[in-house]
Formats: sequence, C-alpha cells, structure tokens
Amino acid sequence: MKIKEIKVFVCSPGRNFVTVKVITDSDIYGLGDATLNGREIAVATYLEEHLIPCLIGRNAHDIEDIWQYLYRGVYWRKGAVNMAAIAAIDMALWDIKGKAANMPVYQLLGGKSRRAVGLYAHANGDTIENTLDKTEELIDQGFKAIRLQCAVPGLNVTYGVLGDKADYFELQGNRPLPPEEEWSTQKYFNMVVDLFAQARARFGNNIHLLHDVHSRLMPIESARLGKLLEPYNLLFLEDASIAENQDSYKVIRQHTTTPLAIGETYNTIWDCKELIQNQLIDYIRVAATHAGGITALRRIADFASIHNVKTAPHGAPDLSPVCFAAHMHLNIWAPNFGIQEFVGFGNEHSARIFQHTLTLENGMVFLSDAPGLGIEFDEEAAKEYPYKRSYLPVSRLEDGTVWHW
Ligand code: EZ4
Ligand code: CO
Repeated sequence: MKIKEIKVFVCSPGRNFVTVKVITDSDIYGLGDATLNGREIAVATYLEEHLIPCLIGRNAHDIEDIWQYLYRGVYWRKGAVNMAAIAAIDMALWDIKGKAANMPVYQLLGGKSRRAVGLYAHANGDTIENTLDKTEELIDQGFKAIRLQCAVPGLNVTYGVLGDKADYFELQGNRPLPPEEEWSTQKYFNMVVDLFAQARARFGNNIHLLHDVHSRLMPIESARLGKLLEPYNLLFLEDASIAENQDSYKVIRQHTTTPLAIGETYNTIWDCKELIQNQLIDYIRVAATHAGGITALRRIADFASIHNVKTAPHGAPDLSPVCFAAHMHLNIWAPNFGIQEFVGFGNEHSARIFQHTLTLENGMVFLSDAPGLGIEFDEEAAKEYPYKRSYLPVSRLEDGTVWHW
C-alpha cells in the first residue's frame, strides 16, 4: 500500500488547526494533527517543502521505518516544528494501518487496559467564588477531577481565565500580535492557597483537584507552593517551574509530596528523560502532536511506566480533535495512563470540520470500535474557515522583565 498523495490543510474554525491527510494508492487515507499554536504556517510549509516529497511512493505500512527516516535519518533533530510535522505523518499512518486491519488503533497497540478514559475538566473565574461555582457545575455534570484557575487580583490578565470571552476559541483565536500580560508571584501566592482551601471546604475530599502554574515560579517557590497545598491534596500540580534544566526539579521534589506533572511543550523523550528516570515527576504530559506522534508517545509511556510515572496527555484547545482521538487510543491502552485533560470537543464550527466517534459520559470518554483513529475531516467545510494569524501572549514582571508565559 503506497503513499500516493499527502495534503496539508490550515483552517481556523475560531482558532487555527493544521491537519494532514495521507492518501494511499488503495484509497485508504489517514489523518494527523500538526498544529503548533502561533507557528502553524511554519509546520505546514515544512511538511509541504521538506517532508512530503520524500514520502510519496513509500509503503504506508512502514510506520517505524518512516518515523526513523524522518527523525534519525535527518541530521537536524528534535524541535517543535519538526516533531509536529513527524507527529502528523505518524498519526495518519496509524490511522491507515487501523483502517487496513479493520481495527481501532488501540487494538494495534495491545488492546484496552480499561473501560473508558478518565478526564479532568477546567473551572476558571474572575473570583474564587465564581471559580467554585463553575467547579460545582462540572461536578453536577459528572466530572470527578477538575483543574482550578482563578484571576489574580491586581494583575491585568491571568493564565487560564476567560474574562469576558465566551470560550477558549474566542480567547486564543484572534490575536494578530502577541498581547502582553503581567505577572507577580507575590500576588499569585496570596490568591492560590485560598482558592484550594475554599475548594476543599466547599466540596470535601471526594473530588480530584488540579492546578496549572504555567511555569511562572522559580523551583524553590514551586517547592513552597507544593508544601502549602499539601493539606488540599491535589491530584497534581502542573508546570510548577520550567525544567529545561531537569535537575531543577530535585529542589521541588525534596520539599513537597504534592504530585508533579510536566511535559506539554516537550518534543522528545530527551526533554524529560531525567525527570522520569529520577522519579522527579508523577505525570508526564507530552502530547502526540508535539512529541512525535503515537510511535514516540508509546515509547515514552513504556519508559515512564518502569519509573512509576503515569501519563496525562495535554488536552488544550490548540490540539485538534485528531490529536485528541490519538490520545484516546493511547490512553485506553497505556497500562500507566493517569488522566486526560479535557476542554470539550470544540465549537459548532470545528464540529462541522472534525467528526469524532467518542462519547462523553460521567467525566469519562468511551471509544467506538471504528477502525483507525475514528475521526473524519471535511475538506469542503474546512475551506470556509481560512487561516488567521494568532499568537500566544507574552508575560512580563511588573518592572517590565520578560517572564515565562
Ligand atoms: O497554555 O496549549 O494545560 N494546558 C495549557 C495550555 C497552553 C496552550 C498553549 O498553546 O497549559 O492551555
Ligand atoms: Co498546562
């Protein structure tokens, strides 16, 4: 079964998605996600100019060889643009193999380890009270795990808080230049401990709570936050500090038993090898789109499992429904799966383009037995939503210093 053609689509049903369609000479095709938020055209061009010409005529069944050819075979390794492009091809080839075998991809990985995939939803608000009201709504909808983010009084915007925007598509989809946001660790600390104290007082201990620091703290500050949050028993604290220097997590780890999660920006195992091997984290959050696809994530999951680290794939709105589908197959298989981040299945426009076969029930996702990834892409509908340049924000301390966003 030879690769006949590969198409790349950049559409914007409220925010940008890069979708790859690999078509074979037997007319089975596969879909992959190559979305890199704020850098979409770089990945699309990289695919069109550099990868696709090398793939035409190859056997679509050779997933491993094609992955190695694109990763090891190329002198310039790693990198977000490169790995997103490799990821999309890889996902599409797994989709094709599943369709050819008439089996869902999870069967090819080894079958189901669980009935369904547990999710955590997002609650956010301008005040602690609003955030907790939102949390209550999600609990009423059946979610068992919820990530709480609340506006920090005295800062112009806070990560993870919608403000006057209706949803994440509206928040992130229309920023023709990067907006600037303020950060103050002191103001944040005053709010965040109170948020979790009030959440536990209101909801008791039968619900999982999570929080994303979004890399704003220094390691010793993360250690202090982890300690202060210990009484409120978080499922995990996400992106407490940047770990470009993986050793820096030792500082956090030696001070707190709050579980730690990281990895959504990582592109390869090499970004998290020491974190996993030294058991400095509890959840690895690499995404199929940004870390080289199903082939790479399966290896990272196995490596993590022997070090007692669970998987918790990134589930932001900037990963397309194709990536979400890929994550579902990995999650239902991985023996060390932990939890999946979930922000809904998209908006009414994205639903016209991407049709999935998943069902949401009581905070869990159930997979169908559709062959491959179980996702469809409507090319004609996608054409109605052309690409619109949009950036992520940039963060500055109150004195103007550029900080981690
Ligand atoms: O800010 O994916 O856990 N989720 C997150 C995301 C990231 C975006 C950046 O593109 O941290 O919302
Ligand atoms: Co995050």
